[in-house]
Amino acid sequence: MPLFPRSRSLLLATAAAGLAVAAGVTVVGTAEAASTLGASAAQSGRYFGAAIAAGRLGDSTYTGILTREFNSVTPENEMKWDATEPSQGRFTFTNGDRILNQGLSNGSKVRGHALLWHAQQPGWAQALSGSALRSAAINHVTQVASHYKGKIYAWDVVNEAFADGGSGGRRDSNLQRTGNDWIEAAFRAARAADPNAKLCYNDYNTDGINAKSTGIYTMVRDFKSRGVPIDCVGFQSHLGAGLPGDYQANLQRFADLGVDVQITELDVAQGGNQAAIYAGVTRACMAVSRCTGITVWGIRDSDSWRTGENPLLFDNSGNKKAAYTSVLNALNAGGTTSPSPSSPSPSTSTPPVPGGDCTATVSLNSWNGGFVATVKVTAGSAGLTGWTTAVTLPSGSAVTNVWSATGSGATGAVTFRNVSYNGRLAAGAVTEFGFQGTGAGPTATPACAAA
Ligand code: 9MR
Repeated sequence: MPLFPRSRSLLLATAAAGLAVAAGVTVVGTAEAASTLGASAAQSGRYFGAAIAAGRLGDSTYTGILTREFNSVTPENEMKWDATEPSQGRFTFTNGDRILNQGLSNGSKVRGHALLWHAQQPGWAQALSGSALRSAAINHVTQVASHYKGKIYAWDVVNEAFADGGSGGRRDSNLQRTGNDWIEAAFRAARAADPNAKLCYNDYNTDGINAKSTGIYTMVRDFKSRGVPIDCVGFQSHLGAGLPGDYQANLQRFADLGVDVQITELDVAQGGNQAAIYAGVTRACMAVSRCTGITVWGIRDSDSWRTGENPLLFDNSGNKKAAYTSVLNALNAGGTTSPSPSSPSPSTSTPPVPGGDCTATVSLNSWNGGFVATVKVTAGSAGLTGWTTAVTLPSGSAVTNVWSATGSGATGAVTFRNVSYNGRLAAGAVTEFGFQGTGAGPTATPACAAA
């Protein structure tokens, strides 16, 4: 795909863009080079982000670079399982919210990282296995994605689930041992909880066409063919001495499956070719129309997890390095874009029943032996001061966990009543609650009435 250097005339770029639009692709090239990473990425509709740490937000050099240069943030650790659910069912979002608010107040996108991962699990989850772990994991996905609903641009729903080496298969972990369908169950639960977030699979050592990236490619192709909700693949890109020659081709083959691709954790060990490798990654993303953005894994070298490797774009004092300039130039050289598809809808959803005090719909995410149901309650034209909804579970199914409502009964006909903070709804207002169960979920539209 040809890129347009800034030195070419605007007329040439504009004429070429017109031709390319007819083919469904826009070639973006503008006359003025932007002077920050975020602004130059935005010229082609992309973002340029950084992983940030809540503990550093009091450092004005750090936040100065952050707010000047970046238009996306990823919490380096603050939204992981150990941080958000330190004991089972007790959620702590303080530091995750700090990252979120830092990003949103700066007009940035926020990438959520990461709902499920074999590492950085709280001790209680590490001690679980089988269906207890599966239920806890799905509940975790549901709760965290629900807390951040509507605010996250893209979630790393599952992180690093494939093995290194030549097998191309899954990594062994407590999550994997709950059944091979754990990844799709997580994606379905995430979609139900936050239908507008892009849902990504994220991994490392996927920097070219190799056994591991091909294993992931095969999974994504399977998910797309079966309607499992997946929107994007993250390529962490923790790089050393070189960049595989097929880095761009690898991104492109995933994009051709119908998912966005993102560079999610870029850092490159300092060496003679650090700047060139950074530029190569940036050019590859710019050349793939569905590569929507790049995130570097930290701001200054001193902020990096790779102690002593100086792998980032700013030195310990916050000065721009040669790698910074090479990235900025590559962004300013322009790239290709295509319109992003509209947000996908939840996996299964019942139609609402019109009229009456309120209506309810249920979205189900099911796996072999269990389900998570998300119920949306919409007030009728008179508004409500309280509500109840009722569902009927198939025989053999049982409710095991309810949130944002109080349940009565666990099997057969089960009713749910609002809790104190979500009973009062103005006309047309919407609230949600959820429940988890064993067996199969309810299939009929729930009844809803004022209470
Ligand atoms: O940068 C993160 C570091 O502060 C943590 O100690 C570490 C714990 O596992 O995780 C680091 O971030 C990782 C990311 O979440 C997933 N991909 C690899 C990253 C570097 O280890």
